[in-house]
Amino acid sequence: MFLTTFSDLVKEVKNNERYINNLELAERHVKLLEYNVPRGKLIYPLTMVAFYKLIEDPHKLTQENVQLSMVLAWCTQMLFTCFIISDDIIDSSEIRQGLPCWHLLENVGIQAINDKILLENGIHTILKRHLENHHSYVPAIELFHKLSTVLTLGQTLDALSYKNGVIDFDTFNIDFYRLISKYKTCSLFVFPIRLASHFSSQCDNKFHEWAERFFQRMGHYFHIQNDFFDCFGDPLITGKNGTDIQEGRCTWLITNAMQRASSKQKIILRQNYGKSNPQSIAAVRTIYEELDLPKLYASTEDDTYNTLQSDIQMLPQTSRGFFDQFLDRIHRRTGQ
Ligand code: DMA
Ligand code: MG
Ligand code: MG
Ligand code: MG
Repeated sequence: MFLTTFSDLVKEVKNNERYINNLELAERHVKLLEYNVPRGKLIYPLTMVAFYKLIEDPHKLTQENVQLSMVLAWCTQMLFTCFIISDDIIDSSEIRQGLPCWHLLENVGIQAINDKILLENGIHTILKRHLENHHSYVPAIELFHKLSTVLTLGQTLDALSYKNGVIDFDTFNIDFYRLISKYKTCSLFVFPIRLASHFSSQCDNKFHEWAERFFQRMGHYFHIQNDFFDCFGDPLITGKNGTDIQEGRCTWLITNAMQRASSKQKIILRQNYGKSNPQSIAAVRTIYEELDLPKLYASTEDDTYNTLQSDIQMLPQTSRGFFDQFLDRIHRRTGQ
């Protein structure tokens, strides 16, 4: 049913009155959606629908409302996809979910910038069409707008490690790292919770606040995993090629490495981080291994799991299942 909702949205795009005399335009928009949107774990949209089902008054949990929540969920996935498209350009990535990145396809290239804007504007067309008379219409628009702003700022933070084209190693500290994680990933994890609460006909504020805090923490955990897989993940599982070392990103690995490295190791890191030749990438990776970062990562995973588990224990038994399941899906994932 979830995928059928996506196909229905694509059909709507095809039938858009602006495309009636321009089939090529319609085909291009459809290809943009079909190639990029229904990909990966669909973690944000599926969480939105599941959380909505959890909190909604059972009498209001009609097929129509669930269907409408799925429309919102696909809009969520579309906004995430917008940022994936531009992220892959910014990071000089080549592969995403095992396929060439959108901007590397023939007839796409730099036009991908415009496609991102087309995709984001399309979200608002869908929201108006399906939600205009719903109590959550204005809050939903505001939420999408806010998420887009925060993600854009997160991507901007990524660029701030460079000063006049040179990496400023002082930015590789835990406070700056936390801020990047908050903007780029925690925001995406909290979004489905907020959207579902606004969409629902009822909301228990205390429970909502608890759930937001839980998803903030999950987001930070996920962010650390994403950084770890960029260097140590198997591309056959992650479906992408790592770019953080060569792009000089502020990651969990470099932040911890700079804290633990000897002066000699720091010199090697400074000489090689942010360079794209294979020797430099290997030199940085070797230091990460010398500093036992894979081991630190494993214990960080376990500590985070334990903290989140004890958070869940604070909930009444009947509400735990949803959060337990979510945590189990993310914990010790291998990069999918
Ligand atoms: C991208 O961060 C962030 C967003 C919000 C798209 P990233 O470059 O670390 O992502 P990935 O590792 O998936 O390329
Ligand atoms: Mg990237
Ligand atoms: Mg990036
Ligand atoms: Mg990454």
